[in-house]
Amino acid sequence: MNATKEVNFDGLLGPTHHFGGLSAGNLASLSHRHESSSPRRAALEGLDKMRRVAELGVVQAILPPQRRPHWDFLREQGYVGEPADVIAAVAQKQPQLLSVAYSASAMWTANAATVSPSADTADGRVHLTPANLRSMPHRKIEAAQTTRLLREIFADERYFVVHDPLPDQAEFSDEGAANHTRLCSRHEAPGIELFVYGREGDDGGESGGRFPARQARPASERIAKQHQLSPDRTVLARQSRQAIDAGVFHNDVIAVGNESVHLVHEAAFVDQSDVLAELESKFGAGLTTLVVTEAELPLEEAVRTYFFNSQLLTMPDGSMTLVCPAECQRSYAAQQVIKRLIRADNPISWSEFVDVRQSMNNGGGPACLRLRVVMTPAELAAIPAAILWTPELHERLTLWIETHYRESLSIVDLAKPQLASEVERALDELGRILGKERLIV
Ligand code: SUG
Repeated sequence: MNATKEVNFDGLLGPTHHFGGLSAGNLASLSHRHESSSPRRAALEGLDKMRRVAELGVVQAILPPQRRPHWDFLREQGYVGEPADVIAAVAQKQPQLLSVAYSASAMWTANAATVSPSADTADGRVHLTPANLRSMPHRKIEAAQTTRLLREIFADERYFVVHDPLPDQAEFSDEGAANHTRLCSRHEAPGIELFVYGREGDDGGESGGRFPARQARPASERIAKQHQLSPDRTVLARQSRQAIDAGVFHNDVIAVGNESVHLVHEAAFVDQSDVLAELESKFGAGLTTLVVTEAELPLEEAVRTYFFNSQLLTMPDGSMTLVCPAECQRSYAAQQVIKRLIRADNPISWSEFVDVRQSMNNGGGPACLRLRVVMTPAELAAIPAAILWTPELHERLTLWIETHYRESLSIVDLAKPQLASEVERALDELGRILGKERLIV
């Protein structure tokens, strides 16, 4: 039996999780701006999701949170001195920068990188390109730390290549795997890689719409090339303006793919029928395309429920389970779609719900919280076992969260210097738990 597996790397939600209202075009982030958050609940919800996915038979790993506040960012803004003085000065002059510097947004690891497994690449290695996330200041500061972290994990050059993030230029604006879908007959077989972008190039990101289009086409093209993908097995598609303006700031808010199943809303792409036809022709026989219509699930409700941000997982028996955000449970339309999909003739045979409300309130559903890396047994053996989810690690992380994370965090708390030292202590302790201090960057 070939044991190539999809590994889900979930971001451990960080101790400074808060509602900054930082993301234009992300309706949840905007509508929860400056509400009080619960970092502890957030992190426990994320951890519970990992347990559930692991129980379903998928290999689960964790990516540690990044250090916050991001002192280099604050220094670049001209704030120097002792940490407490820097915080006090920023709080007085530009309090909104505290939210940026303290953002825990690295939790959404679907934006950490774009990943092409070894079955797809010409040199037979797994290629990863960390996303530059240049369209939002609070996300852009993740890229350097993410690159260091991925290089620490995927260090074995026999198996992995971690590229530099793309240049910090508008035409290379890149948001990672959230705009990338891999379709294949089985994980170990060569796949078709679908790259979805929101705008053609250097047009400042607006493209004439209500909300910014984050991913630029030249970025997607550059990644496909440096990952050594065959053009015969690569498809590029543009997000529809209608979708972006309804709050679809990443493609994973309107489509999800797993192995031979592509589940997509009818308003996802420009020239959608051509895109789907190209996918089918490059895939060959066996692709199941499941289109959800506007009549079944209006865009507005798709965004509100985050139905398409479900995780579509292959079970050990080859069937698929849809792990949906709990918000879908409260939507009649989403429930009907789920029922229809399960009844129809396709591999999806089960659905369940996970509650990640704290992340959802910032626009991050179940699928945003994980980075998928398809790995052969040899590749899996080459990454540090310390980050693989186990029931024992779960217990230790639960205790760690309960010890170090606040039950509630409000925007004014960011201005109090003790938060920085609390985070420092928490992350140092996490390094010790993992036995890998270098994973904490
Ligand atoms: O980039 N939210 C993230 C959500 C990312 C979701 N990821 C995927 N769809 N894959 C974003 O907009 C909000 C932070 C705040 O407002 O405090 C935020 O960054």
